[in-house]
This record gives sequence, C-alpha cells and structure tokens, in this order.
Amino acid sequence: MISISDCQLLEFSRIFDPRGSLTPIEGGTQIPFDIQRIYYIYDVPAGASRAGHSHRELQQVLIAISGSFDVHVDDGEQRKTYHMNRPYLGLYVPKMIWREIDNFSAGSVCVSLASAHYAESDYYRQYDDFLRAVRSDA
Ligand code: T46
Repeated sequence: MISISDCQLLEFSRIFDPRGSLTPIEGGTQIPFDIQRIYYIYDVPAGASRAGHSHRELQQVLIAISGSFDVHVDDGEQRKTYHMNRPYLGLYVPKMIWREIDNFSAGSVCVSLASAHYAESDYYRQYDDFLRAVRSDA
C-alpha cells in the first residue's frame, strides 16, 4: 500500500553565476517517471486552495518555481505538510495520495511534472471514494 512515506523531496542541482542561478531538471535520471505533461498554477487569489483530490495512477513532482505554498499529503491514515519555497526542490507525490495545496504566497507559481496526460477518469475527487479505494486495497 502507498503511504505518505513514499512522498519525498527531490533536490535539484543549482548552478550559480553572477547573472543569477540556474536549475536543470533532466528526464530519465532526476525524475522517477517519464515526464508526459507539464502544467503550472499561477495568479492564485489570496486564501484560495487547489487540488483536494487523489490520482489512481498519476505520479507528479510539484515545484514552487516562484514564491511558496503548502502541500498537504494524506494516505488515508496519516497526513503531512510540506512547505514548498525553493525553486530547486520538488515534492514527489506518488499515485493514491490525497493532496491539497494552500497558503500560496502572492505571485507564487506551482509547476507540476506529471507522468501522464490529463485524464479526468484518473481522479478521486471525493475524499470518501478515495478512502474506500485505499481501504479495499489494504
Ligand atoms: C494536482 C494539482 C497540483 C486540464 O484540462 N488539463 C490539465 O492538465 C489539468 C491539470 C487540468 N485541466 C482542467 C481540468 C479542470 O477543468 O483544468 C481544470 C482545473 O483542474 P483541477 O481542478 O484538477 O486543478 P487543481 O489545481 O485543483 O489540481 C491540479 C491537478 O489536477 C492535480 O493533478 O495535483 O493541480
């Protein structure tokens, strides 16, 4: 069974320069899945929250490319909060983890590297459905 201990922070390299810093992310070596999609969340109004769902199969890495936000992960038994505030850190979130994202700072941008194309059928959007699925898998 997947648990929140399967979530992990990935630290990407930083290349410092008088002109600023650069962080490369290369598929195949630094991300534990083949990247099939990238999307980003921005212009989030104060107090808004995103996500509030789980994925049946999708794996993701969430990065605070700018600013900060909190990611709450939940495996149906335990919860943990990650405060994401560095563009060189990614939070790996495996399948079957409920996640909610809030506390976005002004101007923050959340980039997601995802293991599959968008498919609404991959979502559990009701927490009760997610819990039932997790418990039937235990
Ligand atoms: C997640 C968090 C961090 C698309 O058409 N294509 C896409 O790739 C995505 C992600 C969404 N959409 C559509 C589906 C909805 O009509 O955009 C609308 C908003 O999507 P959603 O309510 O799923 O957005 P969030 O911010 O609540 O969740 C998203 C991801 O869905 C989710 O996987 O972990 O960002």
